[in-house]
Parts: sequence; C-alpha cells; structure tokens
Amino acid sequence: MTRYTKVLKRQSWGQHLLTAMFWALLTVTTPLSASAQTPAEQEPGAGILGGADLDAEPAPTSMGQDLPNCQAGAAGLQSCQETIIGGQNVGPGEAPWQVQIFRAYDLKVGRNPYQNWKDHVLCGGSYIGNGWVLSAAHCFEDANFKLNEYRVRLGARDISKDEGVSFRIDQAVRHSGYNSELKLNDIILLHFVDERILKWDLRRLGVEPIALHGDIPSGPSLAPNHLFKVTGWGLTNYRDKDSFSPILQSVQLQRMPTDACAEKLETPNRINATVLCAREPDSQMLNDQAGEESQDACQADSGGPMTIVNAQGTPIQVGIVSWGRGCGYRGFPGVYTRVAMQIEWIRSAKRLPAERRSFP
Ligand code: 4AZ
Repeated sequence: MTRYTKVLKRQSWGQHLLTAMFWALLTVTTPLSASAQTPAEQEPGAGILGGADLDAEPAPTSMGQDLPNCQAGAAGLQSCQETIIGGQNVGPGEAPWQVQIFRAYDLKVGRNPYQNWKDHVLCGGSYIGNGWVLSAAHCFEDANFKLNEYRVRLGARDISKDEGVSFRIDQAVRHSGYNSELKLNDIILLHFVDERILKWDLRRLGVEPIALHGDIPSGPSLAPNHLFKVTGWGLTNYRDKDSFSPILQSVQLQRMPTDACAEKLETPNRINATVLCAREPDSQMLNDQAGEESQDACQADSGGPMTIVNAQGTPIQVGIVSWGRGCGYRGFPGVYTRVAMQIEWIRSAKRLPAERRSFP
C-alpha cells in the first residue's frame, strides 16, 4: 500500500533561545507597531505537525537509490543548491504577493522570524488584497495550535534577513468542505490588521496583491499542457529535511490533465475538477539526468501560489500548493487547489460578518 505525504507543515523543533531584541520593524510607525508582532519564541518540545512521516515515504519508481544533491554538468553546483526542487532564485519584486506563514509563541521575549529562520518555515501564502491572504487549510490543521500563534509575513524575499513585516491574523475562514483525508478544498482565507494601515505600509515594502483565476475577465482558460510557476521557501531536496531556501525559489511546471494525474497518483477520489496537477515540463524531462530530482514543490511550499501570466501580462494565481507523493520524482505530479473553482467560496467568505469568520 502506497503512502502519501500530507506534509506541508513543518513544525519547528523546540529551542530555548531567548533574546532581548525587539523586532526592529516595531519602530517603523506608531500605527504599524500596534499591529505588527513582537518577537517570537519557540515552544519547547513541539512535535511534528499533522503526523507527516516523510521518512516512511517510499520512492514510487526505481529512484530508491540516493539522489545526488548536485549533479556535475548540466545544472551545475549553484543551481543544485538553489531550488524549491529544481528551481531558481526569485529576483527582487518578482513575486511581490508571496507570503510566509510561521508560528510565534511568546510575544514578550523571543526572536525575529529572520533569526533562526529555518524554524520559521511553515507554509506559504499569497496576498490577494485588502488584508486577505490565501493559503492551504492543512497548514492550520493541528488543533493544538491557536490562530493567534500564527503570523503572516509580507514583503520578504530572503527570509533570513530583516525584510518585510509580519502581522497577526485577526480572522480566518477555512473551507467548510475541507477534507483532510482526501485533501479536497484545501484552502483557507486569513485576514490581518487594519486595511488603512496596510495601504501605506505594504506599498512601501513593495507588496502587491495577485489576481485570482476566475475572478478577472481576462483570465485565460488553461490548456491541458499549460505552463505554471510555483514559488516557495520549502525543501530544495526531499531527502534533506533541513534544505529550506532562505531566498524565495521559483520553478516552472507543466499541467498534467486530471485523468492522467489520478492514474499516476493512483488516487482517483483525491483528484477531481477542484484540483490542478503539475509536474516537470516535457522540455525539462529530456534534460534531466537519471537519478536527479526533478522540478517540484515540496514540504513547506504548501499554501503558496501557482501562477500564470495572461496575454495582457497580468500575473494570475491558478493554484495553491497542496500535496504530493513525496517530491521531485520524475513524472509524478504535485496537486494544487484549483483557485478558479473556489472563487465563489472566496467571495462569500470575505462577506461573512467578522464574528462568523471563525477558525476553523
Ligand atoms: C508539502 O508537504 C508538499 N511535490 C507540497 C507539495 C508536494 C509535496 C509535499 C508536491 O508541502
């Protein structure tokens, strides 16, 4: 029986690091200070979120041998060290909607998210405007974690540096049809702070919202082999659970039609019209060396955006990183929540009165 990862979340291990430093961003403006977060401290002894058991994941093909971190030749050392898996560094301003989601504990003393940054790699998200962030429901699955322990960080590209600004989440709406077993409707909307503060400050930080597929008239219909871009700070090497990238990574992937995807993943009840599947592009398959990991999203990329650019040059989010069968196995697709199928849900979720935007 094949096992599947539902990963996504990465639980930081307990550490007892106290620091007297206050978050430098607190001093930026008075109104911002009121909503920005104080430094965070890790909870000791926290376990793995959601029971993901990556090490138990069998290689689905003949890729059971050690996958080299870096192959000499084709890609070269540098691009081996980069990646989501098989990706490259995102340049400044190239993904201004990308959000980092992390957990903070003790708000009085602690550290900034960029210190011990690897402990703050949990999930990705996307900024869609007016204080709303889109992410994956499974990032918030563990009942032991309170909403007020999470933070969203916007405006950062290198998360090991003092970039961007973090906010508390004041409202969250998880899809009522979220099925954690089948990973269907794996979508959550998060809201943070006062919109009047945002407009000024987020623009200053270079943050821009991304349009959603199905929400704008110019959105193209997706071709069966459409090319997508996926971004995140998640694992760059599936076998190295510490291989997060400080610099945001991006990778090009190609759509895999629903039928072929369900067959490949052997999970017909998890693959339907509400998800998109994507794997390495045909063109790349030819280049890949045998035994090399191929292009893919991986653990902690979850919740982040899969995007296209339409004929007018407008970036559009088409998917949310959701799950996969391990990462980077050639020919095996990752699965993404299909944003265009959730537009009505997103609209109605935003219209809910604040007191009904409960979590979950
Ligand atoms: C994860 O755990 C994850 N290769 C995301 C994407 C994929 C696998 C795992 C797809 O966040």
